[in-house]
Amino acid sequence: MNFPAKALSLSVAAAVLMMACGKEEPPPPPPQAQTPPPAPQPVTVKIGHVGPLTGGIAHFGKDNENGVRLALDEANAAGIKIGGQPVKFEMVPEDDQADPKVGNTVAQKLVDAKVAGVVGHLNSGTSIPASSIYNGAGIPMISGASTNPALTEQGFKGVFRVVGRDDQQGPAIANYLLATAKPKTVAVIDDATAYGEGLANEVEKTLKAAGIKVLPREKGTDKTADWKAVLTKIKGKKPDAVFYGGMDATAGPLLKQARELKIGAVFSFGDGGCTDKMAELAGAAAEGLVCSQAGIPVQAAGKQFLEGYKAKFNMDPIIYSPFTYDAAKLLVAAMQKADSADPAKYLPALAAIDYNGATGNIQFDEKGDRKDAEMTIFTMKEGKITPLAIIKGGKSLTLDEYAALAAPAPAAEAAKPAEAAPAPAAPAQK
Ligand code: ABU
Repeated sequence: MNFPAKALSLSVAAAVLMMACGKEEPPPPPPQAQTPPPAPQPVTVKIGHVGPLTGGIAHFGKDNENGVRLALDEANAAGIKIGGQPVKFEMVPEDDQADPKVGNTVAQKLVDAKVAGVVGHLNSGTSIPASSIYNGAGIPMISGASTNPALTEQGFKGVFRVVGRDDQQGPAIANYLLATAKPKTVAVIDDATAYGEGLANEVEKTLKAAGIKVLPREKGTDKTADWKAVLTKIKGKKPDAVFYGGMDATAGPLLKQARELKIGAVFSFGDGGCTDKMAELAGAAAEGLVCSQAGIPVQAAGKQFLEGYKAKFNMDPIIYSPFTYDAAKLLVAAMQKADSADPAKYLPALAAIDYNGATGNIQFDEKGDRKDAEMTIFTMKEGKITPLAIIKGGKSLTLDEYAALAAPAPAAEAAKPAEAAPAPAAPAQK
């Protein structure tokens, strides 16, 4: 081997040896972008909603459900955290068919599904029995529509309503009748439900206290379609006014058939018969009816709610959806305040809440009733339920006067706690 060839083979051998001894480092890998830690998965908090979604008053139930859906969608968009964890609110809808037995069955279903709170029920006749089931399970419920006083007279700490009561609504509509129609004789009819009969009793009590003759009570059911026998009986007694306690599905045919029988009395209803649907059900006969709502009129609800509802559902709210919207937001606000979705932990925050919602300021009294609930009197004008007077703190206001009063004072708004909702519709009524 000549010298250069020998040198080459030596250097190759040395390189092989060095590599074998691991002395030559491989080139470092290219720098890699760091993968962020996975985002925490939101914790699901279930909120039940119950109302009649089938049957003659399904339009009320759907409206109420829409209110809750809108509220929870807004809460989810806000990216709320509870206990340091992101939360996703999920509505669990149930149909109680306005039937107390079905109401109890679906209430137990919601308890078994471990909902953290319930908005509902709609009918007093379902809310009252179902409230025992929620109370037994320690789950708060807030009704956005049930007005029979018995709901909050049971001593249940977790039962609330965001509308007024029929022992406020009954005197309000009866006193309006007394002041305007000045009747001497009044016929009172009810649909034999907890709501219809209870409200009719309150109206009758007020009329009798004013010395008005009230005819013996006439009754139907929440399914009555043919009122002719009842109306024929009443016609012979020539009442100046008629009050019916029931929902629009039965109030519409009652009014239509009364006019067909040429009964000229003033017809009046409570909140259940106080919807635009009356014009659809009774036609021209609905014009001029008077009716009441145990809360503000839907037209006076907060702008955010009204615009959000229209945008989401492509229709206007009917009557109670601003109240169920607020009820759902109250549950969320109380959970935020308590920093827990555990009913036992957030219930005290709910009971003590001071919240500016779509229906004004909401605080509860010791029974779970809304403090200072408004009452509204309406008439049917050109096919639309039109507010005549909003009774607030003992004063009668027009819709415009109420709206002016409801414009929040900036200083008062700034002083509101962080739990308060966006853009309130009404100032605190203290
Ligand atoms: N407030 C009228 C409809 C609901 C109820 O039964 O109370």
